[in-house]
Amino acid sequence: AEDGYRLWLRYDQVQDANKLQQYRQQVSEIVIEGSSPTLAIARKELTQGLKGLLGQDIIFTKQPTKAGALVAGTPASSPVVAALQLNDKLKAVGPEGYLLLTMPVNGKNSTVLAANTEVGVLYGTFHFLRLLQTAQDISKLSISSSPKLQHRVLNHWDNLDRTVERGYAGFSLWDWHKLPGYIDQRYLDYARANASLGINGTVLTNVNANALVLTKEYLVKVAALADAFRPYGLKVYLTARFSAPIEIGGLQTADPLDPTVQTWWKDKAAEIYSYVPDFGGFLVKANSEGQPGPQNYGRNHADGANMLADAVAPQGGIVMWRAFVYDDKEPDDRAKQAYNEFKPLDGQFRKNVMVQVKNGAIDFQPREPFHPLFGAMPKTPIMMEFQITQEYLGQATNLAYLAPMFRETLQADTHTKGKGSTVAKVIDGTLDNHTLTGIAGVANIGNDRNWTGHLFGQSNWYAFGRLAWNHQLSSESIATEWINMTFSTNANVVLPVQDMLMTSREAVVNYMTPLGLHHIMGWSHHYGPGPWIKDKHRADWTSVYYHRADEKGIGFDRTKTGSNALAQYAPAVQKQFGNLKTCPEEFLLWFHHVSWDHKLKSGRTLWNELCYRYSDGVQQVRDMQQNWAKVAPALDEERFAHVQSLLKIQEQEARWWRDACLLYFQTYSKRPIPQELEKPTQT
Ligand code: GCW
Repeated sequence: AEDGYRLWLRYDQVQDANKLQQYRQQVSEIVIEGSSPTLAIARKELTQGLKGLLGQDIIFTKQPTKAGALVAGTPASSPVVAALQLNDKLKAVGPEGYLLLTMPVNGKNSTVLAANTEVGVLYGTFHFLRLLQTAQDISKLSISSSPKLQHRVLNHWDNLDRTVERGYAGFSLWDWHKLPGYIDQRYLDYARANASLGINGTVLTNVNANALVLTKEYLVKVAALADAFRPYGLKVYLTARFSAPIEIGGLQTADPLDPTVQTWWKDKAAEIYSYVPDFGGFLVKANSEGQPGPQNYGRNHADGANMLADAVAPQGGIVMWRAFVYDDKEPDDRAKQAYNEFKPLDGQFRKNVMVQVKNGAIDFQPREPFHPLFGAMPKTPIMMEFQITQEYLGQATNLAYLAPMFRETLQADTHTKGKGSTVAKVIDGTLDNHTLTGIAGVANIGNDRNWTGHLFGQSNWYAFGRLAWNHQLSSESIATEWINMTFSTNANVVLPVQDMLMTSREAVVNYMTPLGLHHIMGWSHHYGPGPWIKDKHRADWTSVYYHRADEKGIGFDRTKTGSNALAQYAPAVQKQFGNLKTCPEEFLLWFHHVSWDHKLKSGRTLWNELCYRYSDGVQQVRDMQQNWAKVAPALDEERFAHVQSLLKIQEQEARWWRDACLLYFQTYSKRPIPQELEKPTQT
């Protein structure tokens, strides 16, 4: 069934007859020595991939016997590769990189896939197959590729009972009940999909952590997963519940400066390493949203992180300490708290600690300005945390391609070391000379047959992985790859779907939170509109706190006259964002309380512009529907119908958002909705 299970690794036969002919000549035989688990996977991938793409069986030989050999391996695994003397070029690509070169081998024109490690060969294998999947010219390859970030990690917010926090694609993949004895094929398919992108780490458990995963009963299960993932280059990490020494260790305290607590964690880490020798380390959410942490004992984040870092350091582990912290301590503006707590700790973290910062200072909104911590802690490796799962972007019923959102943050200029100090340079270590680097994505994967609930959710897993490897790739090029691999290389399909992908995130911003509005989603579940929400639990969990609409206008004043969160940015950024005239309109209501009659670039008043943006959002979804209708003839019925019915829901939801927000905000603006726009209806 065409249910999307095969992701972007479908390997259907090359559609263009000329290309097919060429490829059959250019890839006539394979030379790949070695029988390690990783090389066996590479061999199997090449066998299946080429058989599918070329529609013929592939011959394996020991030496190139004719033109068109693919020679793959490391100098250690393959005498043929070793003899090519690629040492200088190989040195440049590092432990995970690879070369793909068209060159003579034994006088036969060949394609060489060489790497320093077997995982490098596997990554190169997927790259080579991708070239065919995307109908590229492979006659003169001269590719040298290596990741710009060291740790490329998925964060699963998976609970031990298999529910997934903010997961919309079924239940957790990890079947703890049947582990360690039963290794579901799905674990291998998961690891393979990650390897195809170069994702090299997975945090199995929710950051709202359960200490039980650190007990022996679970560690043997974790070890079984780690064993299954290892040949794919995928390392396992766990979340560490800060109070674990009390909950599962029988101690009275979890104070990070208490020697018995320190010893407990050292022993625990050693125990974990006895099961998982290459355990990656811990991811920690502490003193945020009620989670325990060092502040419970009057200590700070560095005290907490360093204790865990010391515990995993002997075996080379790392600690990813999250900066997503807030509580009622900063009542005037939640956006300020992370910076206020972390910035003063710069320079106090151990060498094997990374501070993991969400892209924006509030919480994974459809659009946020970059987090002020990027560039603000030059002595600390800062890791990016993106959310792939669409918690605030319509969850699994809305199509939103997130590469443009990821890229927007990566390309943002922090100005912390002058112009050009982009967020990308902060996290890849080039701005402040760090070698420990990383990026995390909160996974959108569950046990739904198509992995991500919405078929197009796959594009976000894909885009995250591709950007984690190379943050300079454009959203458009990633979209084209994904479409080619998932659907077709035919322009009849590529053009309309490309259009859908590239419009989708902006559409969501428009019908949910245009012009810098944020966090006006339904209370707690974050699905659907809820700008009217107030008086529940805490001020910073209400919508009115964020939009501040009144008779005069709307928006959160974060300038000097307001919370002054703006002061956390470099002066050049403050200057740009702080001025109503120069503040990018997409962030206008993030930083300013703006009067309803304020004139925008379009010449419209703020109120009218809001009306237009909400309406545009609805129209953009309708355009997506039209585009999708165009691909019907070229697509299997099953995937077509799946997306078609979800788009229908998305169109309803876009209207729901538009109508709810405009009618609600109109109670403050008391201005009419422009005549020419579709009338909101009360539902
Ligand atoms: O986005 C919010 C979510 C919480 C989540 C928290 C976090 C895991 O609503 O469900 O908890 O952020 O990132 O810690």
